[in-house]
Formats: sequence, C-alpha cells, structure tokens
Amino acid sequence: MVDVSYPDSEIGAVITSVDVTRMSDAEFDVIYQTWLERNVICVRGQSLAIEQFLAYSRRFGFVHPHPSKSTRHPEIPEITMLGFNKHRSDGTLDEVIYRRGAENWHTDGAYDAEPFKATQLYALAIPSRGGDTLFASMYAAYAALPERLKQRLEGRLGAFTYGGRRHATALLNEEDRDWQPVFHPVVRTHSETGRKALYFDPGKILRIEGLEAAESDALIEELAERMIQPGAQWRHQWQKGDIVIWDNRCSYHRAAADYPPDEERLHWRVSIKETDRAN
Ligand SMILES: O=C(O)CCC(=O)C(=O)O
Ligand SMILES: [Fe+2]
Repeated sequence: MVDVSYPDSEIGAVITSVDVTRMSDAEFDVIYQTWLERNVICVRGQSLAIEQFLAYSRRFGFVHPHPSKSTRHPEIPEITMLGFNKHRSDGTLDEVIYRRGAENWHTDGAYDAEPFKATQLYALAIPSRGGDTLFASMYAAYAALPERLKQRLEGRLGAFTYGGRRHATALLNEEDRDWQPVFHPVVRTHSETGRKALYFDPGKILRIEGLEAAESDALIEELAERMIQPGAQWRHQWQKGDIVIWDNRCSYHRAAADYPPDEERLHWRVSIKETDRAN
C-alpha cells in the first residue's frame, strides 16, 4: 500500500511503495488527496516510458503544450524537455536553459487565461550535487499578510503576461513573443480546497489594476518580499525516477540552478490545466 512521509513543513510529501503505471484507483486517490493537502509531492522510484508519464499526468487534468516551442519534445508537443541541449554547438553554456525557473520564485502559467493547475516533472538524470527545486506555500504567504494588505488586495486583479515587466521571453520563438495581458485575482480562492492564496508572480505581473503606476510598482515590490514563509517551504533533492507534481494555484517554486553545468540534469515536464481550453 502507498506509503507517505512528511517533511517538517506545512508543505511537501514523499510517496513510496507504489507503481504509478499499475496502481488501483484507491492508491491514486491517496496520491491526489495528499497532493491537494500538501501543495507538492514526490512519487519516488518510478521507471517510465514517455507514454506512461503522459497517461499518469492525465489523471490530474488536461495536459497542454508549453508556449516554449524550442524546448518541446520533437514528436510529442505536450512534453517539455528540461535541461536538454544546454550546450550550444560551439560548446558554450546556454544560460537560459541552464537557469530555467531560477530567476524568481514563481508560479507556472500565470500568463494564461486559465493558469496551470499543476506542473509535473519526471527525473531522467540528476547531477552529483545541486539542482534542487525549492517550493513555498501561497496559502501561508496569504495568511501571513498584514491585515491592511489583505484588505488592500481583496478583489484586486493583477495583469500578467509571459515575461512580465522585463519581457523575459528568451525561451520563446520570435513570432510568439507578443502577449496580451490576462487578469487574475491577486487573492485567489483555490477551486478544490476553497482556501485563499496569494496569487502573485514578480516575473509575470505587469501591474495591479486600479492603482497608479508608482503605487502598483511599490505594492509589487512589497509582495515580492512576502512570498516565502518559514515553516511553509520544502526543498526537493532529486533522485532519478522521481515524479514531482506541484499545484500552481497554491505554491511557488524556484530552481536552484547551482549544479555542475557539465553534468546532466534532465526531466520530462508537463503543464496540466483544469480544462481542455487552449487559452
Ligand atoms: O527545473 C526545475 O527545478 C524547475 C523549473 C521550473 O520552474 C519549471 O519547470 O516550471
Ligand atoms: Fe516554473
């Protein structure tokens, strides 16, 4: 039967004693409920073909291709190849690939009209040191806001694009770099748990609607300082065969990008949404 262990934190869990290619519905239910409660989980020790990873991912929702076309699997657009081709043909390191996900604490897909429900990674190769992924709870970030900020943010919408104020679009093809803003409540109620979370991403937000530009920028700076709460973080140290899934509706994450660049750190990655709508 599925075994679950918990780190000393509000978030994160490690699941063992299960084979995701041949588990019962009751076993999947334990995985799904643990994930909802803990924001991010690792299912350890899996040996998957790409189709098995996709089939398992589809149990969580609808799998959509990521807008970064150059890092997609050549035949299976739903699969993003993380860490692949990080050296250019002249041997130099492509920092955009090496440092993907490391610039800011962030949530995936805030640029989408329907933000990603989840992101799931399967570890194919892990470096000898470094390369962890860090997670933090957006529920805890919201709960820790001073009352004056909770009141100021209630009902406010944030405008988001891919690349945000810095237009950080290097992973996109030229023709895909123009983004229309989408709007999400900065205090977002999770559709399954009903809990309130701070929905914010310093690398994707353009402004908070209804505020003067300077006021919006100052509030964005302040929120960026308040994303991470002690006691509500989890640092995942990868093992080959790990599947990690995080809930983008209630967690932030960041790649450490500190592993030896001449070593391999390779993952298959999928973006999962609540519906099959493209955008
Ligand atoms: O490679 C990682 O650890 C996470 C990268 C990331 O931010 C993502 O895949 O969304
Ligand atoms: Fe990410």
